[in-house]
This record gives sequence, structure tokens and C-alpha cells, in this order.
Amino acid sequence: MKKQILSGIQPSGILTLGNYLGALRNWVKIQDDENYDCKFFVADLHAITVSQDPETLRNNIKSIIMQYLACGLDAEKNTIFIQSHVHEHAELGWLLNNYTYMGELSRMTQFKDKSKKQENVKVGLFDYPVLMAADILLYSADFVPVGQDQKQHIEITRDIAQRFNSLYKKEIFKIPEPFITANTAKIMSLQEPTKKMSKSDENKEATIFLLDSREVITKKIKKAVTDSENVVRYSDDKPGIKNLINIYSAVTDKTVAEIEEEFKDSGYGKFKQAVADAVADLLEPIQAKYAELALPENDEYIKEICKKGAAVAHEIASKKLKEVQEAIGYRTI
Ligand code: ATP
Ligand code: LTN
Repeated sequence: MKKQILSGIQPSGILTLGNYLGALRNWVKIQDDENYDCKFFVADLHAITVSQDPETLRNNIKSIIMQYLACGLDAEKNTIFIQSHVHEHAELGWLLNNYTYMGELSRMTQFKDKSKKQENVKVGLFDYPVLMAADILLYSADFVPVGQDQKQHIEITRDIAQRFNSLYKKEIFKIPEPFITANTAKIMSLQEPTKKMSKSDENKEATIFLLDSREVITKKIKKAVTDSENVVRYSDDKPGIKNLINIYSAVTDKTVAEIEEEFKDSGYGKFKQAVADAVADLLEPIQAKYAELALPENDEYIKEICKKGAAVAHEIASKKLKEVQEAIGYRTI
């Protein structure tokens, strides 16, 4: 039996270098492993937990699909779909609300961080992890490849699943595990290197987007906040340089020791230029593929992928939902 892999990203804008190194790049690696059956989706139901303009949301959903493909996700090897096309996500989300405690949701760091930025905090933002649990449990995922920031959401998913199983004395849900790659698990903001790089950061200087040009990337990295020591050294008290070393290491596959040695006489200027070049080189082919996918003649192809993906997902999700409904006491008449 193949192990089931599932993950998703919210269509809240252009993906960042953090999304790529922390999540997407690992998905692309896993898809070639015969031992795994992978499903990747666009978490568009999650996106409305913060306000969205309809036109922007529409464009972002399609754009995330194109970014998945441009990064190398293969629609022949994986199931790629849009969350809102599979109604079981919202339905199981509702059911699971009744097996989740207010107290445990109140402890979620993502909720605490994001609610600080909203004036009228939406119930959906609070409830976000329950919908995420539904996403994962519908497909009996063994592993969920995400960045470090999502670990807490996988833990609550496990708690909900275990609670449900023991209440109904049946292994209805598979207990999932996070799948996190150590050194790229958390790419930090270029402007506030103690905060994670995020696509919704208001300060665009803080984030490298997958579609940023070489000039923009170079400018952003040159402006990245560092310290006054001017020595390329990996240390917790140098969060800016530590982050740039992590990025350079992830992009070039060099170890931290090799990087410290390579730049021991360089100072920050030369190091930053090398990081910028490496990042731009990494993103260039992705951008070329994206531009090709964005041509109107590829619209149908993209729609077809989503349609096919949703059909496969629906088939699996509907069976799991039925099992859950029966356990609770529905579907008897
Ligand atoms: P938003 O700003 O809209 O909240 P985000 O950029 O924080 O979005 P998500 O859509 O929440 O990103 O995350 C998508 C995936 O990318 C998740 O698996 C998440 O763990 C991973 N990820 C996000 N930011 C980073 C980061 N800075 N470093 C490593 N992984 C990240
Ligand atoms: N919360 C995730 C996106 C997401 C997700 C999922 C990831 C929604 N549902 C299920 C993995 C599995 C995030 O990255 N912010």
C-alpha cells in the first residue's frame, strides 16, 4: 500500500521563497517516489478567513495552480485540485467542529498572530484548523509536507482524529504526521528576520516572491537587515545573516560550514550578491514555465487538470464522509 501524502497552500497571493523552500520543493521531490500517492490542492476555502476581493481571489486561485505546475508538480503523477470544488471539505469541517474545543483552538499561534491584525476577527479564522483537519482526514493522509509554522495544526488534527476514533470505537480516521524538512522549515522575513517570511506581509521588501525579477531579488537581498559585524557566521544572535545562510544553503545544497569558509574574507556585500544570484538562478526556469502556462491557449489545459483532480478527490472524500456520517448516526433513513 502506498503512503498517502496531502498538502495545500492558500491562494492569498504570489508564492514566496519560503513557500517554495519550506513546502513546494519538497512536494516536487516526493512526487517521484513510488512509495507515495500525492494530492496537492489550493486551499481557497481557507483564503476567505481574511477579506478577499472576488476578482483577486479568482486570479490567485488560477495563479497558484500555475505556480504549482511551474515549480515542477506533475499533474500526471499527482492529484491536483481546488478545495472548493470538493464540497466534502466544508461538510466534514462542520462535523468536526463538534469534536473540537474552543480552548484548543485558542492556543493556535497562527490564530493569535493573524487575529491581532484584524479589527473584527472572523469565526472562520478561529475555525481554520478544523477545516484543515477535515482536509487531511478526508484523504487518510499518512504524511503532510508543510513548513514548521503548520506543525501545530497537524497536532490538533491528530487530537481531533484520535478523539473521534475513540468516541466511536472505530479507526475511522488515519492519524497523520507532519513531514518537515529541517533546514528549510522556516525562511524568515528579510526585514524582520525573527518573523517568518510570509506572502501577506505588508512590507513587500521583506519577501521574495517566486515571480520577482532578478533586479528586484537583488535589491531586496541587498537591503536585507543584518548586523554590523560584517562576518558571515551562522549564529542565533545574527538572525539576518543566519537566514541568508539558510537560504543560500537550501538553494545551492552547500553546508553551513562550506558557506562560512567560502565567504570568510568577503563581508556582507559580496555574500548578499552571491545569495541574490543563486536565488535568481533558481527562480528563472520557474518564471519561464509560468509565463508559458499563462498564455491564453493553456487555459483549457489548466481547467482540465483541476476538473480531473476534483473528480479523483471527490471519489475518495465522499467515501470517508459517508463513514463519518454513519458513525455519528446519520444516513440511516
Ligand atoms: P499567508 O501570508 O497568506 O498566511 P504564508 O506565506 O504564510 O501565507 P501559507 O499559505 O500559510 O503561507 O503556507 C503554505 C506552505 O508554505 C505551508 O506548508 C507553510 O508551512 C509553508 N511556509 C510558509 N511560509 C514559510 C516560510 N517562511 N518558511 C518555510 N515554509 C513556509
Ligand atoms: N494551513 C495551511 C494550508 C492548508 C493545508 C491544509 C496544508 C490548508 N489545509 C491541509 C496541509 C494540509 C497553510 O499552509 N497555511
